[in-house]
Amino acid sequence: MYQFDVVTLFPEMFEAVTESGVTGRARERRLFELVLWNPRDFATNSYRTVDDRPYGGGPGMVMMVEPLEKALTAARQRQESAGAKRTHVIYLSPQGKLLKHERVMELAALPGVVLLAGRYEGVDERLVSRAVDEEISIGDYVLSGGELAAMVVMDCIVRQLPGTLGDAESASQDSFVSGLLDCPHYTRPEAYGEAAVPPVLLSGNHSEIARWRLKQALGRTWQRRPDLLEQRALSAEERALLDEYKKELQGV
Ligand code: 9WO
Repeated sequence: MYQFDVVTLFPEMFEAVTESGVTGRARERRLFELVLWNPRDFATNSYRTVDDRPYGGGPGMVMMVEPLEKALTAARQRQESAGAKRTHVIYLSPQGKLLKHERVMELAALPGVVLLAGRYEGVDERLVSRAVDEEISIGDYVLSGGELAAMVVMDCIVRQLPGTLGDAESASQDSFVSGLLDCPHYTRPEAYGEAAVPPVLLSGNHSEIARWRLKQALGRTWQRRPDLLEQRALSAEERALLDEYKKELQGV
């Protein structure tokens, strides 16, 4: 069972992953465990203070080291008691390395992770140096806190856990597994205004359908994320399909 420990000032936010959808069902089936740690419970003064003004002045507040370090220690100890030989603490921040599918697969292969979700203007840098193993960003933007990013990382990992997705939804078909964007999808009604379902999808010819889907995935990737094609060698068949897509686009 994969072990998540999350340090957060807003534990209630994580009901989004524990109570609904694919991740909610995975937790019900005990494919992962999630324990939430609130730094306020580790604050040393009666006001349960977890933040203070930044040295050097400037806007916002900074999260203090001590409550965070105590919460992270408790989380690490729980991971170890759950069987982890090594614990791995990830701080979600705009300064982190951009999360890619490859890293998701590596994290999913661990026994678990400890996620630190910051708030305010960030955490005291001494906490990062002392207690964080890795900083991860989910994109080049600033959120109100690290919680949503932590849930993105959790969702990506849980999808990769054996048993989360049935064969039909297999994560192995996730678009970034193939290194390509996903193909278009259609469902009933067959006719909807002017927009019709591509006839090949109604043909029942599974090899032609697979060929069409791969061509669409290649074409979309070429149009929208050519950088992904630079990272992925195309087979002769894929190159031919992409050429066919380009010709169809030009009306040739
Ligand atoms: C808050 C703030 C307030 C006044 C002036 C400047 C400020 N910067 C920030 C800020 O960057 N806050 C962050 C909030 C501190 C770390 C936790 N927070 C966060 C994480 N926002 N966005 C992320 C995040 C995490 C992963 N991937 C993308 C964004």
